[in-house]
Amino acid sequence: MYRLHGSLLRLLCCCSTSLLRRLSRIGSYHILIGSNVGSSLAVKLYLSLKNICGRGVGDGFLSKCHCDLKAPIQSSNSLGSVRWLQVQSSDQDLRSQLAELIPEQQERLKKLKTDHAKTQLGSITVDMVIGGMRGMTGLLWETSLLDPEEGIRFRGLSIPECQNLLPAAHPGGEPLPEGLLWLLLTGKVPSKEQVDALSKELHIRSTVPDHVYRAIDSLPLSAHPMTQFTTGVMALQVQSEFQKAYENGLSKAKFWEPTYEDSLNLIAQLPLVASYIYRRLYKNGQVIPADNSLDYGANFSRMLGFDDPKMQELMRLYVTIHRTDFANFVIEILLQIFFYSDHEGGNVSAHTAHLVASALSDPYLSFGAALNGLAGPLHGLANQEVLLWIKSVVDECGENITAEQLKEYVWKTLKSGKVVPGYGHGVLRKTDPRYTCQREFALKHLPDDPLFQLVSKLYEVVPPILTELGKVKNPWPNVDAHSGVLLNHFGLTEARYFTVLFGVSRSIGICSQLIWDRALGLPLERPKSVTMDWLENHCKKAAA
Ligand code: NMX
Ligand code: MLT
Repeated sequence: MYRLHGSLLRLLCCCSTSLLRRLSRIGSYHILIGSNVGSSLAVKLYLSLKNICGRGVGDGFLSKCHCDLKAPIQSSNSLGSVRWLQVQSSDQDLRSQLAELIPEQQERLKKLKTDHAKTQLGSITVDMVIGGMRGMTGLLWETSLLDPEEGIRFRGLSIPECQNLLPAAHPGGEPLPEGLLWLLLTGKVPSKEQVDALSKELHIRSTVPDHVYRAIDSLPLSAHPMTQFTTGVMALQVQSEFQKAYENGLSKAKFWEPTYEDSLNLIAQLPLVASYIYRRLYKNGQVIPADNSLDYGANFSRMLGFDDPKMQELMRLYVTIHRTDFANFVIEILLQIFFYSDHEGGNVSAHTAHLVASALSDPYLSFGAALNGLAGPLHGLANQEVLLWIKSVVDECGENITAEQLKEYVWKTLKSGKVVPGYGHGVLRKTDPRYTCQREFALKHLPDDPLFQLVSKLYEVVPPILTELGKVKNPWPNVDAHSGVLLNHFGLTEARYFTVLFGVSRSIGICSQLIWDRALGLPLERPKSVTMDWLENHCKKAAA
């Protein structure tokens, strides 16, 4: 086993092709990066290998690597973040990989408890208690970590790093959601073969019982798509493996196993339920069957109806103009939406799932609860609100609205007591990188779209106004400020449906963490609450 410390790793990044090729053939590596070396170096190493030797060689090398990146990732907020880069074996079975990892992570947690149980993480102030626990560290969430300035990292990887490292369906394409699921669950970047195996596994798990569709059909068509979605998830709960196993007396050490089964089944079945709702509401109930030869994202897109022959015909025209394939565009956008999958643990949907699951409710019950939080306008429903609001701007002022008119409209919204949807955040203090990657996509592929141009104008107009308000902590756009306009451009125009897409994506992050909740034996969540009387008395005593 080789231990490569910072300087050696730096050297490796610059070393010759032949040496890299030789290294790629050596059997087993363990790269331990010293605390003074950033994770980007390891990413650079991977990219050097990939670029210099070709993807196959780089992957081969990394498939033999096992990197513990114990370094601060970029900023102080990422301190102590640990992640692994690439898998240590060609094992294609996700569950057995997980089974290998669990004991070492249980040990880590045990050691943290033994060595540091009483180490202070900060102090709690009155404004935190009455201010929605903002800034209060109170949850363990392994799959991702949010930095207020930089944005989200999935197991230590930023969005651009994920785009570079995770397997895609075609060169230069967006990462496949299966790869993100693998990364979130194991902390390792999978190979294309592993992602393909997971794709197949998800297909096998994807059969949705008829009673689920009947439950959805019992709702009026006027029911919000999110209500229909949650109803579908609750109907899926009937098949929970965890519930059955618990009733049969399963021991705590094995809780993660049926949680894994439920989670993967749920993730596999959600695109069928979600696309059924879309077709029921907007396409006269004409359901498109799954195509098991496609990957998760492409199959979902197909079931929604974005690669049927008529659409492709329409798109041939588009292809001629833009020299690209429309159906792929929609798939790419959907894949980008998979970057919504996880946003550390404190956001409303993730936190809700974690809280409900802490009572040992199964993944269906927990995720159903999460969806109800996601359906709120300050959280996931904001992507619907953004497109509706932008369309209301166009209805009132036309597409060629000037910056002055736009300012007036924003002020009118604020003065009527509403928020500007798609702006602001509970933790982020800069433009959301998920917004940035969608903006880059739009700049490249639809720069002339009038609604995208409006979104761009808003990017200039809104932040100074929100700053002028004086109370908004983050005047910059969040993830929801952009996606609707992209989807709308490519024909997915039904704004009320957008949060369902967010929900499908979020299942990947939430379920990954739920499995770890059970594997690590995390306890019932039960914070202390107090009354205003209690607070006043406490503050009086503190001041005396
Ligand atoms: N428009 C108008 N006012 C705002 C906005 C906004 N976009 N953002 C924050 N404020 C107000 C907020 O309502 C609060 O006012 P008050 O004291 O009168 O209650 C004040 O500014 C301070 O709020 P913050 O501390 O900056 O933000 P907070 O952490 O409480 O809330 C959001 C975060 C995301 C709920 C808030 O920024 C918001 O309502 N944004 C618009 C809705 C939205 O885009 N939500 C999607 C978030 C992303 N997601 O998918 O979940
Ligand atoms: C999310 O993706 O959940 C949102 O950005 C909200 C949050 O992080 O609080």
